[in-house]
Amino acid sequence: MAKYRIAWMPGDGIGIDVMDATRVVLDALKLDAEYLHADIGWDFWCREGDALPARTIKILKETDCALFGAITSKPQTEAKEELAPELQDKGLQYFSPIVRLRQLFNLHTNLRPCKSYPGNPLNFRGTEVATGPNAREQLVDLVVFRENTEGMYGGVEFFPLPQSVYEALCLNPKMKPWKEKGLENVALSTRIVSRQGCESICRQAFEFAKKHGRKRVTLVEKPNVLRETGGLMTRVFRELAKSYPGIWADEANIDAICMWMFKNPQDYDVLVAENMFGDIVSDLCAGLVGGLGFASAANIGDTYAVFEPTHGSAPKYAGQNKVNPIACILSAKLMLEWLGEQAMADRVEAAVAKVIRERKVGTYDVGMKSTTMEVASEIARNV
Ligand code: GGG
Repeated sequence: MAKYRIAWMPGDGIGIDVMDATRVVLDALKLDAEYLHADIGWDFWCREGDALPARTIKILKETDCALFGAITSKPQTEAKEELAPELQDKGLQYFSPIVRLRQLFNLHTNLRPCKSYPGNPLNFRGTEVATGPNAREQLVDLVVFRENTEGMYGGVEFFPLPQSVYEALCLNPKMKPWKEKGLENVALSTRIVSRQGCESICRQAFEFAKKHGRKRVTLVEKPNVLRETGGLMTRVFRELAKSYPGIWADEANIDAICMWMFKNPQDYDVLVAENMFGDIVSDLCAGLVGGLGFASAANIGDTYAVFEPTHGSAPKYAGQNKVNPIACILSAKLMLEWLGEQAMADRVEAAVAKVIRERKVGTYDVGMKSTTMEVASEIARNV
């Protein structure tokens, strides 16, 4: 029997291309694993009315962890229109399978490392010298800890609002303008956070900083406007910071940090944020280290984890063997670390860094013409 059982979820669109490429690297490493294919994504919504079928959940429950490519998600109206004709009138609702996965398996922590590898032509070159001949590569090496199950992406949303919710809300005098607009014209997405959720994500950010000798942990919030949810997160962060005296704990508003990161990204180290703010700031960080083609992610729970490139399914490039596989390969590196295979993880990262530095191969996003598979094969050759 293999040492590891890994759920293999390519999803749809370019998810399939980058997962095929990643497999070449894992096979070169000779990871002692059995890969179990699991269905997820748009095709299963259209054909079966469920983007995360029960059989997939069963496979996940029987494996150590999962590697996931990408899926297409569309708003409710389009989702319903694309359902197979025989499913159209069954009152099915589309739910993001990613959000469902995170909630079903309590994958409370989203870890997004953003590191620039020297030689990547897309590395951030600074705002002051960006256009001149002296434009210098500014190397960024930061990690975002994003709370993954609560907040704005917690899935508590209504349209139309149930009468009872609407009436309860309308007891609040601040709801007057909304009451006048009428129940049928109001949609609601909530931002609910718990002390436990805030504590868990902040503690993990501090623990990571302590373990890896990182000097600074920055909370990304907006407590001056989001007084209750942002306020709770900020109080928890400040309280926890007292237990980590060697680490500089500071706070930034989400809007301000987007500007500061763009000016001085090398100043930041570990960032911690609620679900939506973490999503926003980590895409910004990805932009500083070469874009989504280089951005890996881990969704980590207490006993299970799902690893995925940050990018989506980019349907226009699907099946063309064209997109950058590095984000997915670096996600596999995070998986190896989580499994305790640090030496293999280090080999993958070193091979990725070498291939980027040498620039013998590279996909269209870095201005080259290699295919997805050519890049993966070169990385595989170097592991
Ligand atoms: N690998 C990440 C991915 O596939 N992202 C697509 C996405 O964010 N879809 C929105 C959603 O389903 O929540």
